[in-house]
Amino acid sequence: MSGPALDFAHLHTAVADLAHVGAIDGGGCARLALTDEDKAGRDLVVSWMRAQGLTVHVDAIGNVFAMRPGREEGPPVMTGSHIDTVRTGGRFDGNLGVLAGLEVCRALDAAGITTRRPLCVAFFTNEEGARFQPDMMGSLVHAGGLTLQEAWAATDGEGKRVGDELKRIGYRGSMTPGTIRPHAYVELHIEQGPVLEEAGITIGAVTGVQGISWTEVTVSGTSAHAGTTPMRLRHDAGYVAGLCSTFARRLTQDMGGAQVATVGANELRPNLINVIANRARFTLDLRNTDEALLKEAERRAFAFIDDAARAEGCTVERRTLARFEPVEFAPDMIDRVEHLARAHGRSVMRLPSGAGHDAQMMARLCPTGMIFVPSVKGLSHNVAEFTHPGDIEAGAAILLDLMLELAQS
Ligand code: HGY
Ligand code: MN
Ligand code: MN
Repeated sequence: MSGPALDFAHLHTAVADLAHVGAIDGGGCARLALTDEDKAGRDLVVSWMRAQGLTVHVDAIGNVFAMRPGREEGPPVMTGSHIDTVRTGGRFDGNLGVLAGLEVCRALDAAGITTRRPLCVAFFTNEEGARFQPDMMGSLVHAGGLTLQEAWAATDGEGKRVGDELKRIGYRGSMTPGTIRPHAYVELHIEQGPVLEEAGITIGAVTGVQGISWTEVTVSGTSAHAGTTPMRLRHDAGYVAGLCSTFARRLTQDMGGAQVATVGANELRPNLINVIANRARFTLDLRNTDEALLKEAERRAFAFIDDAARAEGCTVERRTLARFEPVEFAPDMIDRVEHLARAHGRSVMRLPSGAGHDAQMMARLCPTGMIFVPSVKGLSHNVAEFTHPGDIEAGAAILLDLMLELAQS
């Protein structure tokens, strides 16, 4: 009897169909966590899970787990990712890992295979952290790194709470987070950077995830007339924010190596052409594969922000939105991905992930690994995000074999 075979056409169709939910110009999708679009995406994927006979559980933070029974009871081999997106989201980020996991289950059904261990395909709430922080919120609660109450209390820019939005979209489930503790966790994901493509490599055996530091900075100054106020009398919050944004780029040039820095959100008040801004609220995203260097980057950035605000006669408040140290994946899982890629005749390299993933939280619970496939031009969080179908199929085929290896062991 031939082994299970993935229905690649069905996988590509599922990715395209899910991308229609919250579709935006350019072929991407916007399904910010716990919005109506996220609900629609959740409802669609849950309907697919049920249609293929999986038993669906929803926990109190809205994480969804689709179970496929094994010959034996016990901790499942879990795969999955997220289906929430950023506002300029592509169709593969997160979605690919969830849909490929469902395709693995369909292939096993078609081959009449019941694995020794149960299988589970999951999607976690608010991986992106674009609307509510921290990111990887659902998997962090699942892994015990954030209490349910803290997560429920998180608010978006309009003051809406996670707990209320979960209830509103019908995904505040009854299962206690962390109930399903996996035997192992493996996630297929697009790389979202240029490394694999520039190296001409098809598969990434991901070694871990770099450290992440997210801070919201609020600079307060004095609104005044743009024409009548001499430069010597200004307390211009907008000017301070601009200095900090420029400093962030200079900091990465000074530090070099893996250090990255991004001021992604920057909002001035009152945001009017003829009024000196009395408030600037911006975000600072610092990341590094090395924790000591990430701490050094934070120290230098926060010192600069304080000095720049003081020199302009402004005050400053900082709020930590997310802070995760670098994570290393289980060596055995990295070896397995690398070995399977070679067995499939695919080029493979080891690399850390520049992006955060639910896998970094699952690594707190069980042996965890990730399979990367290349992103064209290294582009992601952009509607033009693209991964070649052949690369998707290569990654999904390795996911199937890795899950089988883990579930039959
Ligand atoms: O920000 C990240 O790395 C992820 O997309 N949440
Ligand atoms: Mn992702
Ligand atoms: Mn993302």
